[in-house]
Amino acid sequence: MSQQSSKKAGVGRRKFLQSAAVVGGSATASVIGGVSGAAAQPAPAPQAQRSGPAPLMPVDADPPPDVRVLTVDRAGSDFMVDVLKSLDFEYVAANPGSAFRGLHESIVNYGGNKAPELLTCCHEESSVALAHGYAAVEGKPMMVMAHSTVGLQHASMAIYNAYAGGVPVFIIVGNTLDASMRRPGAEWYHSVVDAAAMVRDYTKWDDNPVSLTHFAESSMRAYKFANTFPKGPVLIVADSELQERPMEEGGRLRIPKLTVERAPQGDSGSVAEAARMLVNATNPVIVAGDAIHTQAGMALLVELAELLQAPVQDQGGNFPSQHRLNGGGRGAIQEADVILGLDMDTMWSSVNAMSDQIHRPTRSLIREDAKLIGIGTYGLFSHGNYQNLQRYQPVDLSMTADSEATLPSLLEAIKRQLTDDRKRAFEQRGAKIAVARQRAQEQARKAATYGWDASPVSVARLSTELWAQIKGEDWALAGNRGGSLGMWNFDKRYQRLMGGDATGIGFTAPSSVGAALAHRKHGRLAVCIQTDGDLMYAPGVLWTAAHHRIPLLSVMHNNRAYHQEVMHVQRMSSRRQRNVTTSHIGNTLWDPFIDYAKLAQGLGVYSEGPITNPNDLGPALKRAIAVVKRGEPALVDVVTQPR
Ligand SMILES: Cc1ncc(C[n+]2csc(CCOP(=O)(O)OP(=O)(O)O)c2C)c(N)n1
Repeated sequence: MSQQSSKKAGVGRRKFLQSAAVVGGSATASVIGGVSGAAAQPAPAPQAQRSGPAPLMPVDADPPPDVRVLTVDRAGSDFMVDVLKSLDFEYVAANPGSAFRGLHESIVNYGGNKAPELLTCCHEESSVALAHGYAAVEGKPMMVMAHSTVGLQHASMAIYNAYAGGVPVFIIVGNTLDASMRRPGAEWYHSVVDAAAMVRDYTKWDDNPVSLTHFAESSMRAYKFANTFPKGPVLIVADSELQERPMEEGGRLRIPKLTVERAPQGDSGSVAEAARMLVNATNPVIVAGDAIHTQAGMALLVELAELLQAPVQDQGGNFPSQHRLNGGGRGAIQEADVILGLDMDTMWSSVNAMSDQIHRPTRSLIREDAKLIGIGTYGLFSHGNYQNLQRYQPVDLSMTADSEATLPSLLEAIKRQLTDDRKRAFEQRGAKIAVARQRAQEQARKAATYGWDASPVSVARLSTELWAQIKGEDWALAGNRGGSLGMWNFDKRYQRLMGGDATGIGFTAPSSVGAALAHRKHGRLAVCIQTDGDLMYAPGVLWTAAHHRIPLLSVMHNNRAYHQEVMHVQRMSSRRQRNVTTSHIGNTLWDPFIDYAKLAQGLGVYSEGPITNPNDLGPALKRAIAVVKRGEPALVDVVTQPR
């Protein structure tokens, strides 16, 4: 939006400023409470306590005589909003903070609280993780604002999750660099010389603009870097002076166009060589990490697998889960003579095994003569300090390129080299893989029935009951910690999140809300299998989901523990031949049990549970899904077996 055209949005501004812009006193007047967009929202859930707009707080009719009233026609932050609008942000997630009060005000008044629309978050970690979940569905960044030092400190682990997961997030941090302009007291604690320093090791790029032109250009660059493979979080410091000062650069200000980068493709020589290796292989295997970003890309990967009749070991929603070529397991890796790794920064762990024993012994899983091909962009960007790249794995042919963008030329090259003899051999191979897969599926189906009627509820029962209720819908998995999803039929790319995370716990709850937000405009039924430990880091995000009417079904896999850590302590005790029955100490969430249904209800979310009888689960899920279909979040607390 140009500076000119967005001027209209300032209607009513003077009236507002008369009561709010005071200097030397606290600008407490004219704060308006209320529920954003309430009139346009669906009816509330029966259990949720909805309040109407809060009453207007008293407005000081006349400021005290010794206080100067200053007004600003156009503040720098208005221009910042023009810049952000040009980047097409739908939402900005934030916990409020005065370091970005200028920008906050411009977003809601000058920008009309639309594109971006503010999402009220109760913790900065939730803001960033919510944006992470959104980007993992939409494939583009959401914006986050954080309050200088303290806000960024809260946000930091979620930023690391986005960095490690290769997920774009666009973060703006307020700060007051000019010491002579800092208000005495808190503003000093909340100011910093180099705001981005504390997260620089795990952001892709940052800048600290000193003019509005600088802000505009750096915002474009930041967005471009964030959304170029390998994607990641970026940070721009919006100095409070730059936000609050009147715009001085006037008509000279321009917003540069965003340049969209094309993903790099493998070079033709390497692609032809890879095709030759794959066509001539006896037992090729495809291993896919964070490789596919679109539905069209998924179709290309299916075409590749079917052309070669090769198994696909999918680590992230790249390939239809029930396709007859999905799987192959460790056996396929052990027999493979050619392994094609697509965006596999974790390739080492696919072709080696390590036992968690005292000396952590490792062994190679692959044949001595096996050849490895790697295609991926992760090598294009890395920092040294954080160790998110996993162990170094040598490969025989490596292309620094985007897998999805390279697939069309790889398919063409394979087709050119195919002979009738090879096609016949491929057919026989495919038939064998399908038989092995069917056998594995039958075993998995049988395993899911063990403990079917157990109480606490088995994780397999929880997952199966949920699947039964959603499989006829346009559904998407917005998050999962620990659900057993072997029977689920994932055949759309959006049904799973793109990218990963650093397994910094406290991620699933907020990121699933962000993912559900992205699914909302497509009308998809978003569901999440939510663990108890993860939810308890920052449960306030449930309120954010309720407040902004984000339809999400959270089904609690509530094992009343940080169970993974129970198992770790047990392992230590066994190794040392000591008491294993003490492993719950420090690791369980008992005494008292947490009532998640009540917690959710208190945060305005429809809830069911705690469910201990597995026969109650189906009907509870049905009622909760009805609420979600009305446009509200719902939570079903299921007390489960540990694993
Ligand atoms: C921020 C953070 N703190 C601690 C850990 C260590 N940790 C790994 S798994 C886990 C337990 C998580 O509990 P829950 O989400 O309930 O899952 P469960 O293991 O019980 O299935 C913890 C604390 C971590 N990964 N991240």
